[in-house]
Amino acid sequence: MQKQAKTLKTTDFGSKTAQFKECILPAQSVLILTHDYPDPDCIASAFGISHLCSFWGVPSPVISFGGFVGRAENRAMVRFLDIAMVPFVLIDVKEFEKIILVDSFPGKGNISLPAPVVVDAVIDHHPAPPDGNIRCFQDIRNNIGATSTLITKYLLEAGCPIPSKLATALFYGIKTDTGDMRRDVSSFDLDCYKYLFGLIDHQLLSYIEYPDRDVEFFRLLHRATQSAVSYENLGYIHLGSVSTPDYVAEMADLFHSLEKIEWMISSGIFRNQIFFSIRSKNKNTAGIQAEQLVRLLGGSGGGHGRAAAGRVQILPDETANNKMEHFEIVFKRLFKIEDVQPEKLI
Ligand SMILES: [Mn+2]
Repeated sequence: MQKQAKTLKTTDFGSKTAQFKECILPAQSVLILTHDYPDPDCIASAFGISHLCSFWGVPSPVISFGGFVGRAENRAMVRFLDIAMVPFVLIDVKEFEKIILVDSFPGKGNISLPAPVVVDAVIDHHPAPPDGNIRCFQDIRNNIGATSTLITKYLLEAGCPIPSKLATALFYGIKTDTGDMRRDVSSFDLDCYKYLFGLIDHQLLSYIEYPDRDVEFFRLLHRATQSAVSYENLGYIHLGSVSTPDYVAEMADLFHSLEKIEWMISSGIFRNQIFFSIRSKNKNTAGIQAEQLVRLLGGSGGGHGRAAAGRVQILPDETANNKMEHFEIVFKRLFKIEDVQPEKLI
């Protein structure tokens, strides 16, 4: 049965758009940052804000992120929708008058911006207010399913035309962050999803949703299948070393569809860190569990009710194996399955 979309009373998008404009203009150089290893929602949000800034007369806004785009769908999105992005290592933040952060907030541990650099504006939908320093604008609504929804509202309020490729990006951002309108969704997400559907390039969307995959994907799928175990209704896969942390989230989504599984946890090691993802079908505490996990293990993480993620640092005096053992002990304690024997899932 489809869950009733949450109805929100907040309809202050007009005043928020005006405040945002006042914060940014009359800048001549704008840097738009997403979180590291960007997902479709933050890529689309940055693309939308870049378009809005251009519409307001800012010459050539720059989109940047730490890490890289790993998942095949996301690489196809960037390629087919012509989204220009610059790796953060090539950016000199001093060259920009304004810095805008989308789909994350300062101090969260998943952006590459050094802590002393103050962000001018933040637009996000993750829980918990920011304790980071924000100079002139923030719009953080944890009851909305995707930052792309907020950006769509801003574009509409500003009277800014939404070209087909941008509409396709925003639509895909909303679609993926809400699991196709299945999780953490509000009525605003549904409204924007329907509105954008009329503007998107359906053929390009199809190229993005069904991309060509490299052989590494199938190697990881095999490894995930071999490692999959269940502790009652909690499934767990460990991918070992991965070439991109995106695989951890991707395999979590895929294996979470297994019947009779309520929770799915996946982990993988990338550059001396354990990346993990948590998915839930019916519980609303994935983000809380991720926060507790990193509090106990050291690292950063969080997320939404049904989808969350984090990373745990492997310190110089620790081995990856020891840290993984510790990781497993801690998540079993959190989910109260210490005494449950694992069963092979597949
Ligand atoms: Mn998001």
